[in-house]
Amino acid sequence: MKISQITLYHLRMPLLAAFKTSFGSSLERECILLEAHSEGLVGYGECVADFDPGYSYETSGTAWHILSDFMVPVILSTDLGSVQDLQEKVANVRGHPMAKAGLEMVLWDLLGKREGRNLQELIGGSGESVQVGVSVGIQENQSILIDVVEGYLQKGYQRVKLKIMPGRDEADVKAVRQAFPDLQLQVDANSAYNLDSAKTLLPLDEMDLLMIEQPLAEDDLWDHRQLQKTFSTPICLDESIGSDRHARQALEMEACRVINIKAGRVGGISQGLAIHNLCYQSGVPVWCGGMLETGVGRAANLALASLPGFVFPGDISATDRYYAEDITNEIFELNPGSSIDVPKGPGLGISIDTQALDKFTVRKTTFP
Ligand code: OSB
Ligand code: MG
Repeated sequence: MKISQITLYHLRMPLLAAFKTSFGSSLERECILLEAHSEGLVGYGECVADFDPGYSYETSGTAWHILSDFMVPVILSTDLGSVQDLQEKVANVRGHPMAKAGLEMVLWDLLGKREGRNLQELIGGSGESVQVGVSVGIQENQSILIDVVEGYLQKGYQRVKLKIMPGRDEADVKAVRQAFPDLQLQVDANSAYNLDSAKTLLPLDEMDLLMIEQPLAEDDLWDHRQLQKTFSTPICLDESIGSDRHARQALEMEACRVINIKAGRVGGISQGLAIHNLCYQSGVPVWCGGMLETGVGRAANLALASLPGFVFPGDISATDRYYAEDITNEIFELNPGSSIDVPKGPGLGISIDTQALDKFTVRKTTFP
């Protein structure tokens, strides 16, 4: 399939509430929406790189540069038979997985629309809906944290992830655990500890957590192995897993017992699938992480999370967890039982609200 035109939209969208993690606090979220025309069809993809390099080195600025100057020109000059084809064409771009993943997502959308099949079918997922939870940022104090968690429980979320950092770990998690003894609870440190400071996490091992996500540095599989040996709670890796090769090595090394899969972090849905397949064959549980996506990325996450190896609830919350207004016409709602429906329309199964898109666009460019 030949893509004749690609438009990049750099978006900045207000979040309903500040989201604070160990790497920073934000009231807005940025991303790049990709729109591609091919054979009379229009496809969309979301590049999840945010404004600042807090979660990873990629930013909306670097992704804009890499897409505009290196990847879009290559893609516009070729005929793409498959997603693998696209990955081969951009293989000489080192790193920048979020930029690649955005481009790959557009192609999935176009291929699905051409064949009249949805992303879930294309990748071999199944089911009407997937189990989801909510990721809760660091709050002012424990009583506010408990109120915020309680609010989400009232909305129907049955699994909660708390962001933690040094100084905001044991007491916060203990307070939530005492208030909600039966809640499915897990934590995410976004690499805020080292082997020494992680000693303050030991009490969490007694708090009946589903997992402890990414306590140590992104490039530190070995120390995650050392830490996992001292915890009976499973360690889950997010930032550390950039490919199926990393996933295999982490599992061989026993650096973790669970993997968070984000298509953006690993360079695309195809690589997310590869990690899923590896883990599924080895009996290692995975789940779908989130990057505060718009409805575009959320649709892709829901399809991915419908694969059989995704056994823990995803960080895929309802639209009203994030935005007062989104760029898709489709609004994602939480079902009773803490699930969200997988879109069933062709491709990603979403359509764009062009007025909202206009409102949130801070720059835009069309190639050629
Ligand atoms: O580490 O999982 C993370 C959001 C932005 C960057 C990193 C992370 C997150 C989340 C939010 O935890 C998940 C979501 O609801 O999209
Ligand atoms: Mg994480």
